[in-house]
Amino acid sequence: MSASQKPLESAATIRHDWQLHEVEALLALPFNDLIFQAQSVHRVYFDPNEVQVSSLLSIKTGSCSEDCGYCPQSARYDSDLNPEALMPVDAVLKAAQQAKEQGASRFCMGAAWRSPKDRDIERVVEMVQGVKALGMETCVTLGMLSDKQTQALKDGGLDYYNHNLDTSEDYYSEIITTRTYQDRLDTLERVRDAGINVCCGGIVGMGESATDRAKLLLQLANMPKHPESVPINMLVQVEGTPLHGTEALDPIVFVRTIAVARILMPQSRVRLSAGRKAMSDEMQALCFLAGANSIFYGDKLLTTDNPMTNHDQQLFERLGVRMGGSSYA
Ligand code: SAM
Ligand code: DTB
Ligand code: SF4
Repeated sequence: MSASQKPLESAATIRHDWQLHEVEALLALPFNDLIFQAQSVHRVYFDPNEVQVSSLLSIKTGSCSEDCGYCPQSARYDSDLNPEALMPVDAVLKAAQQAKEQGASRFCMGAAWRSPKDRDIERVVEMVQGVKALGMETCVTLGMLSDKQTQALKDGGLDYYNHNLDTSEDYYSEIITTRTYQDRLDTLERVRDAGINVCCGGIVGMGESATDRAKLLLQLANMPKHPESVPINMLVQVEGTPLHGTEALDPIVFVRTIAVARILMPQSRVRLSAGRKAMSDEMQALCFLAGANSIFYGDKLLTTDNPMTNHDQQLFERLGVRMGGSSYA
């Protein structure tokens, strides 16, 4: 039976044994068959007209020791960025309150670190506790974690930890040399073992091949448990970074990537993440049709621009989409 003819219930089975040829075959399906399958799987576990919204804040900006080729926050590249030390807790809580008033249900705090220091974790835990007290879900992304730091975040009540694989293991060394793919998998395992929800995805449009995209999706889908949130980022090209000037990815290929993420991980929140500023409303609508059901919401991502909140509100209204709260099916 071809992938496009599978009965729908079996197409929504939770599997962790996907094969590369299956993922490549899904990515290559006729577009209409792929979108139909993704939308059908989507409806088994989710309300198709509800999208979860998370807001981002950079709590420590720039001067990062790592060499991630896409990132404006690396100290190695000459991007036009003002570095900022770890923010005071009250300023973070003020931003979270504003995000809540705009309708965000989750507040994600990102720090430009290779890995945090133990004393940084104490302040981050205070932030997590303060944001939770506002009635929002919490997420942080701080780089690699030790066991002790992971436990401190768990004890502090953290809901989600974001740590992306970024790309396939094969393509990884073209993008980052200062830490390994295995380092990332180790941090993800620590987070999972500590009982914190996992937010893990990648970036496309970095000059990778179709097989690299398939391998990234395969790696995510064959984790012992699927990440609860799967951010699919389109590279935001920032002047001064090595990846600035990379040939743009075909928007249809991006939509296909979202659709296959949805099919492989039927219960996960698939997030249409960075890169929306450069996408048309129609392309975003196709991403929702393909099974994306989460976005980053707010005028800024970490350091780059995101669509204005009133624009997103209008788009949701045009699509009859509601902002949802609950994070997981
Ligand atoms: N420093 C920590 C780390 O790298 O794990 C946390 C913050 S880091 C900025 C979080 C993620 O943002 C990266 O893993 C990457 O997937 C994403 N990201 C960074 N720059 C990006 C860009 N220009 N376009 C798309 N995604 C980007
Ligand atoms: C994720 O997958 N994307 C977000 C969040 N997790 C931390 C970050 C996107 C950053 C885009 C570039 C910037 O604004 O600096
Ligand atoms: Fe540093 Fe994270 Fe940017 Fe890499 S992605 S340079 S680790 S802030």
